[in-house]
Amino acid sequence: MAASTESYYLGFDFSTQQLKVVAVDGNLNVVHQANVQFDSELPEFRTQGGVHIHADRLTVTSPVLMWVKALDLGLGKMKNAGFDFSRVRALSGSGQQHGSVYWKKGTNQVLRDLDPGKSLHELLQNRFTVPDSPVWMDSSTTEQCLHLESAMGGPQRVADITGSRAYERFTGSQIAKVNEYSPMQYQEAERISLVSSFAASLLLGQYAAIDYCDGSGMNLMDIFSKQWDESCLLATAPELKEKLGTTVPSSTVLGPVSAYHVNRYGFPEDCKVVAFTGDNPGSLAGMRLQEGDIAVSLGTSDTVFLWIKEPRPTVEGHIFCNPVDGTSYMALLCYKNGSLTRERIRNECAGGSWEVFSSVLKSTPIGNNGNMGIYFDSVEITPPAVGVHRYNNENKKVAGFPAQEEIRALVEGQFLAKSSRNSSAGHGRCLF
Ligand code: 5FX
Repeated sequence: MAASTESYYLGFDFSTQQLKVVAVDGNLNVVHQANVQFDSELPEFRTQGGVHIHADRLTVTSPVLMWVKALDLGLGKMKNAGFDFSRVRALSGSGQQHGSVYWKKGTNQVLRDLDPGKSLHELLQNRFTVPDSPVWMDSSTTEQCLHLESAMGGPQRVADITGSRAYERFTGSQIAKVNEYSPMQYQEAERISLVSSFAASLLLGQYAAIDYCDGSGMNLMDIFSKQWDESCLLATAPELKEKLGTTVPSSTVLGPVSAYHVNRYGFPEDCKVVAFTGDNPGSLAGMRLQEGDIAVSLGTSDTVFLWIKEPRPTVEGHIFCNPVDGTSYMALLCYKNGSLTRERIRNECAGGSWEVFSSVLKSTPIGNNGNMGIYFDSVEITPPAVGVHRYNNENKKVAGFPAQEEIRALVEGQFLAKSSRNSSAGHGRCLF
């Protein structure tokens, strides 16, 4: 077939630290890539690692307009590089899980009528009632979590319905906090999106539905019926159902790309927008996991996830709907101290070089001569603890290790934590 008729498919990932756009052909070969690093390429938003950590150290937000501007920049880079948008048949994507976006009344109509002569950033300047979106790194909502659990009859009851006990970073408690502390901003929100469905909305030109998998990370959806749970909604905030819209399977074609993108970038009018999902469900789909497989993802957060058939929610970890098979589920554990902690130790012990870090790791013995460490720079999720704790081969607490031992203690400590919490995962094929 002549190259000129080849179809392309676009994938977007709105992660914590960057936006990535990847174009593949029908055989999944990557034909083009662009990314936008939030801190360095959008310095006007003054983020560190894509977020603002507030004075209480618990509240963590990202400016919603930074994500909008990143999309302008990413698509602009592709256009300037000569990427042929007219070949894109369909697009979809993922976003960091749990973060929430609050659209001002009337914005659905604004999204339909966007002027292709202007950037999205200009057009959507004043369209969000909460300019700083709470993100998954936030752990400021313990009060709201306790309220939900007591209103519902305890943590296990919340897990039995929503797949997880109440967690601070989950969207339900974040919404409850917005309603409690900024009631006007809550009321003025016509729609509340997740980062994934917010990003899909920018491409669709109207509010996009939340998919079942990312909806599972909210403590608001019944993971078995895949509908909002009325009692969780009631315990969270008033009139919430209308603000959330309906939920859809992850493979739903939401509609064609908006006229804005057709005119501004040259997408075909019939280019399909497929529902976006969370980054972890997206990884499960992208890695083509099968039943029983376990994968470890090393990112801003580290996650361990597996494909399961029979979910048994407990008060530790999460069960999400499965993005590939509507009758299956995925189990997930999330570790907040992932890449940022590894980068800190790399900077302190390996002069900022991953090559040096890796060669030191290879040159030190497995078991680290009995020296172990726990490195929780910020409050961990599983378990909810904070601090750096090092123990030498006599099991005595020490203040520091030499650089070589520090690097191995960090890596071994992080993987031991994952392995010990996953012993119940069975005999899955590990895809590290
Ligand atoms: C999963 O529950 C998480 O909170 C994180 O892995 C975020 O999705 C990171 F983007």
